[in-house]
Amino acid sequence: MSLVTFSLQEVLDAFKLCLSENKEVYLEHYVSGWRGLVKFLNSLGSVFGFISKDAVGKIKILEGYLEGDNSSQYATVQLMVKYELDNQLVDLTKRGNHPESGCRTLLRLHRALRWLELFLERLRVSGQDEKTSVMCADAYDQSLSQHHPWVVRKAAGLAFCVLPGREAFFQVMNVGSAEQVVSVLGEAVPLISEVYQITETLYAEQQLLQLP
Ligand code: 1PZ
Repeated sequence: MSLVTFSLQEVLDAFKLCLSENKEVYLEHYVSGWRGLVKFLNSLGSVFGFISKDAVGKIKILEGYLEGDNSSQYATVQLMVKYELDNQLVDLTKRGNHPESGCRTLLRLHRALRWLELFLERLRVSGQDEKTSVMCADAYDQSLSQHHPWVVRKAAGLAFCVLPGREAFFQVMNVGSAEQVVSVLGEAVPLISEVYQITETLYAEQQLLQLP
């Protein structure tokens, strides 16, 4: 993945690689998709620093597991969940000895992935004169915001206001003309949606959707 310029294509490629044949989610590619998204966010300006800082913190925690002694247990989200639960490595009801479990860390990114899915879909079908800030805020209100306290919602709302307009936003995505952006989004949204749904089902089955 290039360090200098972002392209939406990279994120798409990472999420494409995410799913194994039997629909397991490879953590390495999931995290690399998030790395790409953060790069994109950073290219939008320092106002988003508090958001990318939090995301990077979580990405680093997961990368730590991927590079750690038990890395084979973290190859997929499915393996991670089983390993951490079997070994009591997850704080299930309140924060305790495992405030940085892979399960709770990934859950935060997973919830943000739903926002991303809604936002990108909205962008994809948007008309030329629609405001990215409104699309972004609507997607946030329908998803991630319910997991955030008032002060975070407020800060996020302020940050959305300075998002570039649709045309500039498409340029930062760096995939070509508006038509090409729409086409890449048409490919990206279903992929992101599938990765989200698989993780959501797994977490629901294991009753992990409210991890502290
Ligand atoms: C393109 C515009 C970008 C808008 C991004 C929309 C998401 C707004 C999220 C604001 C969250 C900011 C601060 C940190 C909040 C944390 O408290 C929570 C919960 O973690 P905990 O405190 O429990 O450890 N963190 C999150 O919810 C994860 C948020 C990750 C957001 C990543 C956005 C990536 C954007 C990609 C841009 C295309």
